[in-house]
Amino acid sequence: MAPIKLYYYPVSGPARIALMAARLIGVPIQLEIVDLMKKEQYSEVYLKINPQHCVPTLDDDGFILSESRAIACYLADKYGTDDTIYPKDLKKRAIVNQRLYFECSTLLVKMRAICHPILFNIETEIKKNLRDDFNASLSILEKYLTDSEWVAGEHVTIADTTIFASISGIFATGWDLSSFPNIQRWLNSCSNLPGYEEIKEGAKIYGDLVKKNLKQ
Ligand SMILES: N[C@@H](CCC(=O)N[C@@H](CS)C(=O)NCC(=O)O)C(=O)O
Repeated sequence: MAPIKLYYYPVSGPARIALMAARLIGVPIQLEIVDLMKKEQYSEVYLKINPQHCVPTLDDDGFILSESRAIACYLADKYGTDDTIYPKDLKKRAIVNQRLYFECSTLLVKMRAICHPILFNIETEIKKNLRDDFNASLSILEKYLTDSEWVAGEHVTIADTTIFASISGIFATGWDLSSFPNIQRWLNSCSNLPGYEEIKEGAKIYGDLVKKNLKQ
C-alpha cells in the first residue's frame, strides 16, 4: 500500500489540525510540503487534487480528502484503535463534533478577524471590539474546560488537537490568558500530546508574523 500523504505547510493552522490528529491517532503519514509562500498550491498538479488550492489535503492510497476537520475524523474512523479519541457512542461523538464546529465557526472566525488584517498589512493594531469578541469565545472554551479535563470530556479527543492546532498561532503572539486558568492548564496538557513538538514551530512563525506587523 502507498504511504498516506498529507499535503502540508507548517504555518497553516488547518494543516496543523490534520497533522496533530494523525499523530494523536498514531497513523504513519508522509508529509508533502506545499510552500504557500511560493504559491505551490496553484501548481497544475496540486490543483488536480485540491481545486480549492489550500492545505491540508490527504491522499490515502488515491482517496483524496481536503478540509482539516474532515481529515481528522476520517483518520480517526479508519485508523483509530482507541475509541476515546473519536467515540462511536452517539452522544459522546456529538459533543466532539459540537466542539469541532465551535472551533471552525466561532473561535477560528474571531481569531482570523484579528490576525488576517494584521498579517495582510491592513491594520497595525488590534481593535478593542475584536479583542473582546475573541475573548468572549475563549470564555466558552474556558467553560468547557471548567467542566472537564479535556474540551469534550475526560479523555483527549480530536477536538482538543483541532482547537489547539487552530488557535495556537494567536496564542504564540503572547495573548493574555490570565483570566483563563483552565485554558492555561489545558495548554500545558496539550504540550505533552504527540505532534506538539512538530507543530509548535509553525505556530510560532505565525505568531511572530502577526507581532512583527503590530505597532510597537
Ligand atoms: N477550511 C479549510 C481551510 C484551509 C486553509 O484556509 N488553508 C490556507 C492556509 S491556512 C491555504 O492553504 N491557503 C492558500 C490558498 O487559499 O491559496 C481547512 O480547514 O482545511
